[in-house]
Amino acid sequence: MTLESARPDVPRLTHMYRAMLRIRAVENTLARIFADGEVPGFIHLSIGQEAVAVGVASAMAEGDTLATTHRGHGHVLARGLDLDGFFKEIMGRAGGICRGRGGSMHVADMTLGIIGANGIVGAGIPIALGSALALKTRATGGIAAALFGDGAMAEGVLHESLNLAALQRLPLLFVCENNGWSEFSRTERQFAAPLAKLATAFGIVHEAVDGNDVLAVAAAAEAAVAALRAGQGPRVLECRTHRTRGHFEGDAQKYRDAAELQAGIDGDAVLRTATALRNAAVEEEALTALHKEVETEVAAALQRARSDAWPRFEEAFADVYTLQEA
Ligand SMILES: Cc1ncc(C[n+]2csc(CCOP(=O)(O)OP(=O)(O)O)c2C)c(N)n1
Ligand SMILES: [Mg+2]
Repeated sequence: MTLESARPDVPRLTHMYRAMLRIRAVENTLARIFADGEVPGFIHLSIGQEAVAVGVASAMAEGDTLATTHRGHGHVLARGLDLDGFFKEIMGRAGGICRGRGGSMHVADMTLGIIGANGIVGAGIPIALGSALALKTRATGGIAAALFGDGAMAEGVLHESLNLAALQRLPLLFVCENNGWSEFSRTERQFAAPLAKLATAFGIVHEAVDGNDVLAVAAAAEAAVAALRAGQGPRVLECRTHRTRGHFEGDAQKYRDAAELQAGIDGDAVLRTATALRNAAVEEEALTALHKEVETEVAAALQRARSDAWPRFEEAFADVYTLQEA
């Protein structure tokens, strides 16, 4: 199933398009307010990669868990994180989903099974592995998803986690968002083998998809999740995608050539989805209305975050374990 070949289920594709647009609008807003100095800390935007977030989320259900990376805004929003709690968290406000203590790279919401973003490359993978073990042990029928970038391919913790997941036949979906870059280095300079071979070494089924095609990602993720729920052991889903922005906001991207940047813009996941909807006879006015609706929702959430209180200084040590002097 691909965007260009399939006759899409229009309501479903419209729903996915809206979810992608919403992530895009949130991150465009973040780019702007970060440049204006309104965001404490660092942010890594996933603009260009929204189809992975929405495609994978569409295959997940209540009770499933997800661990993500430093570039995880799209993943948590696609899993249903509250937009107000999200904005307030990124802006360090008291009403943030983690009370403003985590910020962009530490967003979590246990009530939704979002077991954390993570600033350490590859570090979300063993957390998802533990979650998959818990889900299997408790026989809940749930699955865990570990989102990671191509940079994690070179991390030993991925190799160890593949091994344990295979040995224990865990319901763990390894999702690699392969955008071809790990900071300022190409994937080939980081890892000596393709991910497919690494997965095969552990006897794990690997599938690669066009990560800018939300229908292709969704179809592959659904098939993989069905296999996980049937107890067939872990799967690896590699989504080839494109990071439109720099590694972090403020990165001038001198290491990328203009042709590559242009190719990313031409194959943009959101634009391709809009084209598929137009080809399926969705009216231009309907698409414009969707854009407006999303922009209004995001602008309102930003305003509420701006007027939210800062955390109180006295609370800085709450929930922090300390050793008591004898
Ligand atoms: C263990 C570890 N090593 C290095 C870094 C510095 N670092 C932060 S992001 C990043 C690149 C990650 O690339 P990738 O996993 O492909 O994710 P992407 O940024 O492309 O989404 C690196 C090396 C880190 N955070 N953690
Ligand atoms: Mg990468």
